[in-house]
Amino acid sequence: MADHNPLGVMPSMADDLARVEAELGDAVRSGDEYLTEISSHLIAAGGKRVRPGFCIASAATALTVDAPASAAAVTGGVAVELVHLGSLYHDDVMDEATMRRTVESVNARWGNLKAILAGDFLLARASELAAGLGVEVAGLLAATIGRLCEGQVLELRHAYDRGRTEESYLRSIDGKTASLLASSCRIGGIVADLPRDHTDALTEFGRSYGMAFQVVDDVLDLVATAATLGKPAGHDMEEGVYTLPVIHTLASGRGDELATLLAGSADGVGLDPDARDKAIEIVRDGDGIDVTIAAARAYADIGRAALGRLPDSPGVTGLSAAADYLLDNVEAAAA
Ligand code: GRG
Repeated sequence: MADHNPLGVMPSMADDLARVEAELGDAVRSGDEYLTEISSHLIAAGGKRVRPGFCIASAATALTVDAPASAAAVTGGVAVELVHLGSLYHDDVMDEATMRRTVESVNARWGNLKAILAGDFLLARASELAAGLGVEVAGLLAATIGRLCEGQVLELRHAYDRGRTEESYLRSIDGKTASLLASSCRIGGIVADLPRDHTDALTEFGRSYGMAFQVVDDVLDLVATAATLGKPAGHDMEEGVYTLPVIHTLASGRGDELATLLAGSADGVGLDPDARDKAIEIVRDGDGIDVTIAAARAYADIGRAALGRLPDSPGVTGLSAAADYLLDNVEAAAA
């Protein structure tokens, strides 16, 4: 778990997440010990478990007093975490990452071919669990895996594209990040048998939270220190992923200067450290960061408004605490 889990305001959450951990271990056990070892690697390395927490908290919006999560809410949480994990395995192959969750990445340790297959195995196990929760959950999870791929392909299509639009950026993060958070909440609502408008509000909360979450992450990549990030600031720009602050700066008075620096990089070539630091300085000097933080606040407000449509419950208390925590991160990024 993270050092601080805002969903911990729900008294049963710690026990619920311990059940998630046990089920995650069971879910990735294969008849082949070697595959089990590779598939368990990132589970053992930790992670915040935001998605299972959201699934369980969403199901708990059906409660009036705190109670342990249902078996279906825990299984739903395991399924969404397995999809998240599968996407991390594949993402690290694409990025040639060496580290993930503070440990050696799967591709670095076992090579790309095994990392891809183990990622597929995680998706297969997620699908099997989702099928046990019914046709609606199985269909939703399958559609969400498709949305992750669409978001990622759109990002790749615009790698090193200095003309990348804000619309294309937002569509990409909606697919690659927000869709799974939205589905985590929706699955919680479905397994708790909540009315459609209630489940729709939870889905809207998850999507808005996911958009704000990714936008904040993208700001941090430009403003945080290398020590906090565990990699040099400006890593996204080096990889040709131009996020909202960069897109805004490219359209500003210093846009040509930034575009010239970025033109020195192309797929496989990369920005040299001096050019990267200069590019970061130009982005930080302009209003791109402020505009992006305002966007994160706006998404967080949409999420809060969606929760405001729901009656009080332990789940709403937990999700509201998560939204507050994210907004604190927004303010810290703005400081
Ligand atoms: C095979 C499902 C599948 C997808 C293929 C690779 C890919 C397409 C999509 C990548 C999606 C991706 C990695 C999006 C970034 C999501 C994100 C915000 C990751 C970090 O999430 P945290 O902070 O991480 O919740 P922890 O480690 O705490 O779980």
